[in-house]
Amino acid sequence: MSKENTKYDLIIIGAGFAGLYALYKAIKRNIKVCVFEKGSDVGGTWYWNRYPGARCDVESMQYSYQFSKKLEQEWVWTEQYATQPEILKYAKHVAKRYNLKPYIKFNNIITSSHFDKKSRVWNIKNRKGEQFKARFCIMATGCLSSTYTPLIKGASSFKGDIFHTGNWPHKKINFSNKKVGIIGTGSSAIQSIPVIADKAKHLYVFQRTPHYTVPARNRSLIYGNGDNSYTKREAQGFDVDLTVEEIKADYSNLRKKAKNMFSAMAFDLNKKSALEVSKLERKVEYESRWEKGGVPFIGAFIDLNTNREANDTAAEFVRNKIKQTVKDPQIAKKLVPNYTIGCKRLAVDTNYYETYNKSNVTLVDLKDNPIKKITTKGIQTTQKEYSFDSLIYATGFDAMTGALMNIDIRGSNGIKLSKKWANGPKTFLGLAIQGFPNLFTITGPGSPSVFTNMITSIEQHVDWIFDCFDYLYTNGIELIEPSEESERDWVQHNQDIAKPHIRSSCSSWYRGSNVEGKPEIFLPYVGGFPAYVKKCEEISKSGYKGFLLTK
Ligand code: NA7
Repeated sequence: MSKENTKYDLIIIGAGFAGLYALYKAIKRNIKVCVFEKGSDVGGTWYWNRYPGARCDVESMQYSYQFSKKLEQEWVWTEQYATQPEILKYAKHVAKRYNLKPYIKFNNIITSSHFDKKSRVWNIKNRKGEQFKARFCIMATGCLSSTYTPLIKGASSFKGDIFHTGNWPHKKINFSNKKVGIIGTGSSAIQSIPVIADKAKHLYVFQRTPHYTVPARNRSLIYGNGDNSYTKREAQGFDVDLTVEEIKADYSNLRKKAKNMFSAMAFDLNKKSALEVSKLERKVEYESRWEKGGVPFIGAFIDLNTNREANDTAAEFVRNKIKQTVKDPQIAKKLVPNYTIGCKRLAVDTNYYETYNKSNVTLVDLKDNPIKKITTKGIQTTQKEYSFDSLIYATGFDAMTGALMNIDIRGSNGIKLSKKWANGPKTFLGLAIQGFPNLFTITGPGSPSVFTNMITSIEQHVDWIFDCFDYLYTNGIELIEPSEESERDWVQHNQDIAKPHIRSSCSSWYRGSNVEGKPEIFLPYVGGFPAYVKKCEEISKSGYKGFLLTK
């Protein structure tokens, strides 16, 4: 076995959108760089999440890189919400266009990354036992990349096919004439259930908690496409209803608007409180957003994320929509959530609630009828055994910390990241960790990440890191890491602002409550993209106040 010991200036782990952009910047600066990627191709999240119906819930014209004006102009998105294959095609296009692949080692799982204090380098090892050295290390390992499969008694005894939505096979899976069981009703399940139900002989949905979802009202963006039913004006659906042509004519304006929004996404946010308007005005606003589709529903009023009473008016509107859509009142009742809307990530669907009107779909409410065990044939609940050919876990991820904790990362005094984070992650800005010099995390815990348009947050992080590199090189600084105090204050600030927020008001992967044994700490920064960027800029402009710099 080769024991390569090449020294790089920079090693990047992960070739998703974060790793690709970091690599692009490193090549431009002539930095000696190498990327390690577990998969056989680029794309990260969009490489692994290939389940039926997988799509992005951010509009495609916004869910894209903005570092290159040419790239923005030349790429053609075909739908308002892009499918997984189309997003993957885009990632591959970017890799090809900027000749990134020669720098990426695919099928390469990094198992450890240890900092050597004496030589001031990171020693990085892969599963094959090969070793590499680097002065800097960027963890571009993704927020939702370590899948979570709950331990259910008897799981290994199931004789049929087993899938996880977050690690879907690369070959085509045909559910025609098959009986299928799916555990989970989060965003991945909500997207896949209608598509699977269209083909499967029977679909059993095992629901622990009902989820809120709003219709996407997805549409083609190609003028004159297909049945020619889309006129230029109808091929729209963006902030202030611009057409693709109009956006491309002034893309920077849309991007600028987006960066001023909490979520780094441009959409029409109503500045009024839900409680200051009449019942009728509220209904009209909710109806129009429901008809228009997508997550801007939650922008119907300014206080839906901050005031429970206001939030309940939106929740009640959606509860009524569910009851109107699902014909069987008993099934509808089971699908109606009783908690705050937007607390668990609001899903965006196509025909989700409608699917429960199909005769080949059975909703199993695990609250009334919990799972006892998985059997050779299916799932045994307290009431009965459900038999099927294929079992799908749509049970989500060990979000934000899982992929980092899976690597044996050790800092300057041999301290293990897993030990440091035993009671929850500690970072400064979600970008750097005290005791782990010259290591950066992209969209790490403590950054707005999953509350925002991820690609915009990724670009902001990568730009900040490379500006920091420039500063270090120019000033002859060899090491950078946050001070204990700045990290402690940032962690505290994060928890303080999360506490009163609607997103803290239920159990969810934002709080780590979905993974057994994971400490319950609010993971992303809930202060919004503009406030976060301002803080990052203050720090870089001040010569990296809050960081320890060593020559
Ligand atoms: P999510 O949103 O974490 O959903 C996971 C689902 O799996 C959710 O409905 C869970 O119920 C359910 N679950 C988890 N463990 C169990 C057990 N043991 N028994 C029954 N049901 C269980 O993951 P997704 O992949 O759908 O979406 C993740 C993100 O990807 C999403 O927010 C978008 O940003 C894209 P629970 O609600 O915990 O009761």
